[in-house]
Amino acid sequence: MNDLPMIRSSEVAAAQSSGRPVVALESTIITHGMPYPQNLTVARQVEDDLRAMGVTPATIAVIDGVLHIGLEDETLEALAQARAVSKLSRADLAACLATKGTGATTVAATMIAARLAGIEVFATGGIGGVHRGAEESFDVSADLLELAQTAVTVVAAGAKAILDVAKTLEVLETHGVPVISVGQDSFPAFWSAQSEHKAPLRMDEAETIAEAHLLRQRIGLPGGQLVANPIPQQDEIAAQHLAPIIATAHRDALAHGISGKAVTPYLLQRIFELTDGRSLTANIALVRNNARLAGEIAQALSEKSR
Ligand code: PSU
Ligand code: MN
Repeated sequence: MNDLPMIRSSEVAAAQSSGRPVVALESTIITHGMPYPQNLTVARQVEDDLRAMGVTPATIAVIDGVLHIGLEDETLEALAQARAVSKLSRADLAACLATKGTGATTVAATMIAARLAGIEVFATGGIGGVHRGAEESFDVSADLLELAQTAVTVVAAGAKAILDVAKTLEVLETHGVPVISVGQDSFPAFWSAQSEHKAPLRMDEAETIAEAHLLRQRIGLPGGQLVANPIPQQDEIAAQHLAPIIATAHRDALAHGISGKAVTPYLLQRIFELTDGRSLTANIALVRNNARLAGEIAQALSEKSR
């Protein structure tokens, strides 16, 4: 059996060997979700926010055929600047390692890597979901199926408003994924704190979310939890303001024949242009807010296992 080509950063290795809390972070948001140089600034800021609360960040990516759990700062910088880095989901991870490639991990691939490395909590911006028009395109993100089978608690700001949120919630329900809103009943819509959809579950304390994570394991349920953390009110963009912009972005995607993996990055970039960068400011605020909550959940988990 081949050994898995995986290395931990020195700070992740040190934290894990002394049982201190670690939070996984994805890298597709850096390479495909935000423009340079803001992507690098945010990636560093989120890591520093976690360190400031005594939690170790583990940004995950594949570099030259090695799965990295935690990136050294030069590597993070190179990744943020790189063009044409692959976007790795469940289907691509082993292939990228085998071909000694470099790629950024999506929510699905980051969950797989986190679980392999023994990290139970992961913070991101928004998960992939069921795209609008999926009844024609069949475009359903692998992130949803990953949540059904990989035992990692994922903190996100709900599902991006570019998706069909109702269908996304239905698929999660079918696959038995707990969808937990924090501090409100509504399922948050990424750039906006509220959506018209009620989340199936609500928990207001990190401690309870950690307890539910552990109880799923005690019951023997595979899969993780989706924690839907609303964007702070002062940073949100109202849903009514975004709706026509999202519609334009979709029309443009269709007109340019964008499909497959390119859909989400294209829409995010187009919405960034159409909002004069406001979508990015909101995106940054919500990612930092998610990392903070993920840090609290990781702290609660490490206290419970002491
Ligand atoms: N959330 C963001 N920006 C992103 C993504 C999520 O704020 O770039 C990425 C994540 O990596 C997620 C992926 O897993 O988009 C979903 O892509 P797709 O819809 O192709 O599955
Ligand atoms: Mn897709």
